[in-house]
Amino acid sequence: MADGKAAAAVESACLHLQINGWCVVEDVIPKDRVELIRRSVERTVEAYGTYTGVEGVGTRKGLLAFNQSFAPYLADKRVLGIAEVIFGPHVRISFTTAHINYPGNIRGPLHADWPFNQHNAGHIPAPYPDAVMHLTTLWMLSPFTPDTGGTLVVPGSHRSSNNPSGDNGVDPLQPYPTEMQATGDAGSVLILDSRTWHATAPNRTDKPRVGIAVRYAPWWLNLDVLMPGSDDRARIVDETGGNENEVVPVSSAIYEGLPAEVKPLYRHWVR
Ligand SMILES: O=C(O)CCC(=O)C(=O)O
Repeated sequence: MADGKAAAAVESACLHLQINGWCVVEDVIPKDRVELIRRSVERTVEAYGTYTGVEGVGTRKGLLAFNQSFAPYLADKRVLGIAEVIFGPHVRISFTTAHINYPGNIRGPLHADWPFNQHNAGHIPAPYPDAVMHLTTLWMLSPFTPDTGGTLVVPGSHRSSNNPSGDNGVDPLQPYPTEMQATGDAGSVLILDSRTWHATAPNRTDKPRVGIAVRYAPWWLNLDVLMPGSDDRARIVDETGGNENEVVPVSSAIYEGLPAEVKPLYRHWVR
């Protein structure tokens, strides 16, 4: 995509993120690549996956350590461009997680993501400040539609200082009156301010709905609580018996194989 067109797309997306807390960027993964990547991620989850707390949803955390098929797109001019407009230079990727909503999965609870999810051991206690500190991007490897289970989002909820994981008076298991469903073709990316309330939707089709969550963080956000073996993890998670995501480190061999523009996003996670 030409630089001028990408810059206009970034500007428009940032405006939507500021007002609504979410937006969709189309055609990030080319149409002729997305099916291969989807099948490859499905195979990875079959071989190395676990289930999330939501019945019928398969996952693989630290996906990049297992599958690099999507790596060429992680520094997309629009997706990384949005993160850089919001956070400035030296952005890092905090998580890559596969999510497969198998046919018939149930609806998940409304929540905001790490580090705003109050169930995580490493979280910013509510009431948290009104500032963007983390971006969640959901890469659509299958079409996201009302039937397949496009992510449910609550527009404007990013400006709230708490979310339904923090006993804010909103039942996480009930539909919220202003929620809507984010949709897009395979290859599109849903971008959320990580404070935006969202939930897994049921897949009412007979095919898996495959997505990857990639989260982008500013350099100053401490990610060590996610790192197996780190002192912060020992102190904040292991010694308290708390619940926290664990992101598998990336080996030097995998790191060396990443595209040059993606390496800076991962350098902090190589062990
Ligand atoms: O896969 C989805 O639609 C939602 C995933 C989600 O809630 C999350 O990654 O926090």
